[in-house]
Amino acid sequence: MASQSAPRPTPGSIEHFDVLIVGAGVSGMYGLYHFRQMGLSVRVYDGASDVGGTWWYNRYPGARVDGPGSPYYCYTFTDELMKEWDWEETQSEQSAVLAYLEHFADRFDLRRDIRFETWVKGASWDEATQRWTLETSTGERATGRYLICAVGALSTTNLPDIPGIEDFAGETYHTGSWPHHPVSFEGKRVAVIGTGSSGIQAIPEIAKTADRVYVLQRTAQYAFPAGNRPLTAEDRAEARASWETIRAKMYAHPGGFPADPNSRIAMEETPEQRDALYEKLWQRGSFRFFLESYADVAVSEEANASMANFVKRKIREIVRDPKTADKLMPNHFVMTKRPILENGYFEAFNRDNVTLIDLREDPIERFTRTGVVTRSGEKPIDMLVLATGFDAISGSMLRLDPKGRGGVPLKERWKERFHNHLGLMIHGYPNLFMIHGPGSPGVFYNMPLGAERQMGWIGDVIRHMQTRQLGAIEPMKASEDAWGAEVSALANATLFPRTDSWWTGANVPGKPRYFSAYLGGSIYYHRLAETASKDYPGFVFEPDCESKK
Ligand code: NA7
Repeated sequence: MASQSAPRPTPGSIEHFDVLIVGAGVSGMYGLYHFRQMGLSVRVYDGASDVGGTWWYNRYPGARVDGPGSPYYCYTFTDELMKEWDWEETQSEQSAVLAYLEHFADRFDLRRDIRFETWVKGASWDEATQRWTLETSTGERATGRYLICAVGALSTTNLPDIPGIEDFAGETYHTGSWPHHPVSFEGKRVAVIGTGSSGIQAIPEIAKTADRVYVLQRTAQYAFPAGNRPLTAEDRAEARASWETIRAKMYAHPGGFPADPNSRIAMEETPEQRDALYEKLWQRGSFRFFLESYADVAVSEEANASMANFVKRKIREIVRDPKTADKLMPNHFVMTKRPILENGYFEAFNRDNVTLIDLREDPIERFTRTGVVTRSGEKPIDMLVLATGFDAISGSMLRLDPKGRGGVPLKERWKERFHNHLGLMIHGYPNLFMIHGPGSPGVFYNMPLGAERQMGWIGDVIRHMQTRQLGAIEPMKASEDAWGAEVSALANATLFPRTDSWWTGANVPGKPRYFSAYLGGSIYYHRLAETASKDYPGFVFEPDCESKK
């Protein structure tokens, strides 16, 4: 596929574009389509050898889309994609999501403007020309008036710092950068570190053929039945027939889901009513558990306990060994870590070849060439699977580390907090836009739809600037402060900041600790529209340097 990508320039040359995009995942691909439609010249860079971003990298066994599921984890800008693409299951596996994205690339001939296998190593703003310059791993360079960072909210892997880990001589894989060659677990002793979405999806699959699986659990998790099922011809016909209504619902819903906003209050119902509802939703599975249960679970401790206790009872019912079930009991507020859907995770602990190690009582001391040593002794292993997550939301922006006005690196600007306005722009970094970055609904929103809506806003900014001969836009410092206060006020009204999670940055040592996603749901998009309709209050513009000459 990479052969279809943008041809390489002659060595040492520099190319010039209207828009530069870093990342050819769900967001960057849509950005390319959108800005191209506006008549702009666009170049996209990606380190991978083809499109897909997250879906190109996360090939671990059991990887599936959750959230809105298929077919609603999708682009909505054209009816054609909905009409011509047949999803097989409600929670399609990674290869099917990737196939959809490849189809999008083929359908709109995207690859000719994407340079694959090219890491962007540096990005710097030039005040005189009002342009960004990108330096890449292949030595080629490009400038652009606008820089779109579609770098992924969950793409910079988090690797644990455990003594001796580099000495382990067996196979080692991180779920977020899974190899493209087939990985066999047949007859192997496998240690899995991490029980977030990735670990919980992978463990039952690995256990099917491995000789032994050691699940090294730092935090016990709530997980809900995925309820994955094949989509029938009738399902597909119905989704297509009511697509207009469904799309309107997605736009109106706080998370971009095809559902009505939840209004039931748990504490207004009896315990029996609550349990009956939880049971019904548990049997059906999917994110509907959150969408169709109660609106106050993330804000009321009592409501939260009602759901948490229900799930704990379910875990005890499924897991036969009471000691193992004890270790699997979560002790944080339910939903305050990223909700997880599972396909046989708790059942896996009923297999003879799966051993749960609770790291809180039996911590990892070190790795050797042939095994992992916990306080209780050494476990010989052939393979280590790191399902240890990501430096989420802000990590990939910091890895890119653009240099803004005065050459200030973002790492310096974001030392204490990920300052930004509207989750899109940063003071001191003109014409740079983030997709799904800190301060945006990002990871709390249906990602393809969120990308479309943010890219749409950026396109409007560009049009506004073009028609007025403006060369640079950036938010005022005061707007950033006000936006940051709003992000924190919304979060602090919920239980979310009271749990350690990747949402709060707690999973990465040294990372600023605060809840950085915008929890206002669809209010966010009203705020974006309002800002555009009022000609961008809170931002300052500079005239185009060309028009000053
Ligand atoms: P997560 O949700 O961040 O999970 C990572 C897991 O790894 C989690 O259980 C962590 O425990 C654990 N972890 C991380 N570092 C360590 C160390 N040093 N020692 C032991 N355990 C550790 O990442 P995922 O990839 O599962 O999910 C991200 C996805 O969420 C994303 O791809 C979307 O699909 C949804 P902790 O809970 O921090 O104690």
